[in-house]
Amino acid sequence: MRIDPLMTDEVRDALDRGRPVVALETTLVSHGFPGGAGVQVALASEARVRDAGAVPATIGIVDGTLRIGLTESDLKRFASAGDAARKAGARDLAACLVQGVLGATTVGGTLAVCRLAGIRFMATGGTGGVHRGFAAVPDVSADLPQIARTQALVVSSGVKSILDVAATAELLETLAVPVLGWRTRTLPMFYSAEGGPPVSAVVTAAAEAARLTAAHWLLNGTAGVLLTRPPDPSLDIEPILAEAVDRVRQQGIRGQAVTPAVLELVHELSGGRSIEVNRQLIADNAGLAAEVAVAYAGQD
Ligand code: PSU
Ligand code: MN
Repeated sequence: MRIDPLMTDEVRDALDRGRPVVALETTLVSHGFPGGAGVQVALASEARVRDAGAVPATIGIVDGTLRIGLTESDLKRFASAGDAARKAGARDLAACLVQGVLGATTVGGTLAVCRLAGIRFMATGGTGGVHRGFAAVPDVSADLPQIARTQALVVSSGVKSILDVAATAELLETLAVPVLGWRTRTLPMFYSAEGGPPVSAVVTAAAEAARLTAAHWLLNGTAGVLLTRPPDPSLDIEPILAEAVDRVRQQGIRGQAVTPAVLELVHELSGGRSIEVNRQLIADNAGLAAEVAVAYAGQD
């Protein structure tokens, strides 16, 4: 048996020539925004990657084929499928391929494909982490071990604050993942810029982030780096987050369905304000990932 990812010529050419490539995920396109709005988010992120001089490689499984680089009509398919697309973490990739489904890759699933393809940079909104109430239900995002074991830099607005951010920061330290703060001393909290635990190092320029990442890979060639960028605008909605997490738990929702259900409820309870912030931070993170990828490609 062979796994032959279908890569666009543009991505293949960039990888062959050592040009900067930024991977983007598809779970946020299908599950992260209501009413098919994920397609605009995806296209805006790709545009920001291109504007910074890198090539976007949005990743997903379409009808059982692993695709690296998607067309606008593919992206529309993911966006309009919503929950009908299968949320594909690293453990789900094989089932999506063999069973021929539409598979929307999470951060973890996207990183597994980055390993296969040799892509070193990716961007998302907020990575997964340790869920609130983990002592009762040990729900820890599969993003974390994938970040720890993939030689890639992931740019996010920190860890989703629907999670237990302090516990997630502890686990990232255990996993030896450098948590870089983009012009910030504290870990951004996804919707809100302030209030998180300290980062492991502050970086103020793309070239500095690229050098630090290169040095980390020389020291530890199989490990990931997290670069966290505070959202702007920032939205402080902790009471809404607590209520959304509680309601989803009471509805008995478990496993992979938790994060999309909480995000959807947050969007509803905030009257759509969280959607705007989420949309903006995803595009900004994509742009920053591209800047660092460009700086990395230009290093000697
Ligand atoms: N960032 C967003 N919206 C999202 C996600 C990230 O702004 O929906 C997705 C990513 O795909 C991430 C997933 O991998 O949420 C985490 O899900 P879980 O907690 O089930 O691991
Ligand atoms: Mn989970």
